[in-house]
Amino acid sequence: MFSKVLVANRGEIAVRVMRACEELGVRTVAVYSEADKHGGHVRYADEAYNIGPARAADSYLDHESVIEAARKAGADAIHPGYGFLAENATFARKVEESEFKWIGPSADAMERLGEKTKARSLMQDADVPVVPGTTEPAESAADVKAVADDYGYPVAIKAEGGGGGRGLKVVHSEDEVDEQFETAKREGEAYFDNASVYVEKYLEAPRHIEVQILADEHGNVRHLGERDCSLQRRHQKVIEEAPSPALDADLREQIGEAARRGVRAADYTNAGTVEFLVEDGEFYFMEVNTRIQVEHTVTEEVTGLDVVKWQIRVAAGEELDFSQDDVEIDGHSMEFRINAEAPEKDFAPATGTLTTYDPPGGIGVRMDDAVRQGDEIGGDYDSMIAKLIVTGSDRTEVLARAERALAEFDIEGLRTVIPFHRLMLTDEAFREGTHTTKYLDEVLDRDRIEAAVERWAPDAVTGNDDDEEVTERTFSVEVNGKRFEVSLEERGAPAIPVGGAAASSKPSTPRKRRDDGDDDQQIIEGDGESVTAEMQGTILAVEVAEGDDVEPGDTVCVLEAMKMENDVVTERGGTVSQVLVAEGDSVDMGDVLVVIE
Ligand code: MV4
Repeated sequence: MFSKVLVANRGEIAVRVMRACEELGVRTVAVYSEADKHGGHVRYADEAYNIGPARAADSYLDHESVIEAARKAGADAIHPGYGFLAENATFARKVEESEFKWIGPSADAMERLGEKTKARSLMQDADVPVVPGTTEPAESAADVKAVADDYGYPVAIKAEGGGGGRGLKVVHSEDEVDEQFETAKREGEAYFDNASVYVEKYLEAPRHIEVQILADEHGNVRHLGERDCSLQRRHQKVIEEAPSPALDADLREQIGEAARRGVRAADYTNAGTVEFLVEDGEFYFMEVNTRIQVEHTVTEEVTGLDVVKWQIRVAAGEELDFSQDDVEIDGHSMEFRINAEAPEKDFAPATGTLTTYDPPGGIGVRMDDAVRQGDEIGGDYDSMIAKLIVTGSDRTEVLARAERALAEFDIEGLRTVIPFHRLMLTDEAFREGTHTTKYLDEVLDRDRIEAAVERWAPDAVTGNDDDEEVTERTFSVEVNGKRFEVSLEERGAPAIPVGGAAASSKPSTPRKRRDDGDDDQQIIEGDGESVTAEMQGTILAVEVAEGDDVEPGDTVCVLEAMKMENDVVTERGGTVSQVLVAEGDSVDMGDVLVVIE
């Protein structure tokens, strides 16, 4: 076993990995950016190294800084967590060629599965069903039409380098083919440096089912059953569960064995996830995630296996000590991502100070987090601040237990998606388990989200009303020995901060964009108000042009940050006088995106 592991990540997953190290008697090393000096993962680690500025590209994504920290610490292995460098085969290879062990699949296996057409051919050869379509990159719009001729519209054009919701274009009829083909290639080039695309039949309302795999260096491959991640919003998972309410025993067995065959054929080691789409009792391979995933927890809960500990043991050369028959699925588990976002503002990321942080507990409740009361939540990284994992003997018990746990969860100073989760627990489709991947984006009524926030986070709504600033404070009083809670409103007082919106219109002088190396180039003219980026990310689309008239609440661009798409909306109406960003640009927090007069 290793004696010291460096965790090249932050937040809850860094702490999760260090907890596994702790149980294995392995010392832990954290790395942190300037923004994370007081981060929970830094508090947890035995030692910690500053690896650079807040901007991820200059710290958590900087290969040399991470390896340099491992050298200074005298670590003997590097665990990447998820996100950041976890699926970067170039980095994995650098680690393999260094004196450190890479806790993950080999760089070769990552490459075999990273290119989607390669992965499709490999799976097909291993008798794993794939979505009907091409296994070679599409050279022209005619190749797209050929797939549609065979299987009918709609078809999906996917970027070779894509994944997790990026680089997917749906074509509904022949007259859209040319344009969507060009757009897909252009976006593939802009986001993944790879203009290659391929084509699949588009399934209209599938479920997202993924199988957890563990493989050692001695030829043993096990699957740990499936997770159902069908409840997604804009490709962002919201609630995940195991087992899936949509599979019967036969389909479950078939998918699990297909996943095993696939990763065996890829000569894969360590932990991984094979993603499938399931529709009308059929399942189709989609992609392999060559990392530990956020939602690995629900698999751990129903199998009793510690997936992260096994990642470390496998990387240290140990053999899996259980057979496939030993893997039993017992009970049911759900994970609720606790994101700092305002659900009624299109899930705009929120920032602020956790003035109260009082998580739930009791039977069947697991909290994976790295925050504590008083922590400052900035907009530099992913908005997920904690994961609540609820386990019970069956799905019905989990639904009731989760309602109880979410009601106990007390967070103040920051908006979160807790009211949205509580809404889902009352939602018929979710309770029945009949929802598909379309449900949140196309079926769920937005009014119900607003109503849920009003019901379960009324203070937040009051605080948002800046016409008349009302502060509500709760006191407890005793009357004749009985305790009462009373709420008092203080009018005209400074409002309690309730976190931000996706964008703010500030009359003050905004920060200019930094990444073009020419700060003087962008001058904010006249007395326009700027719409700024609330977090660092990439511009996916610009929805307005100079001269356009906009109204409050209109989307001006779509900003991708940590794989999440955020609508950036303007709070002010008027005419767009300047557009300072283009599709594909990367922006920092505070950068001006557009100016409105
Ligand atoms: C699909 C699909 C339907 N048919 N491919 C979205 C993420 C990317 N990795 C693949 N995705 C999809 N691919 C075919 N041929 C539907 C989706 C999809 C989706 C998949 C899983 C979970 C949520 C989703 C939401 C929209 C679209």
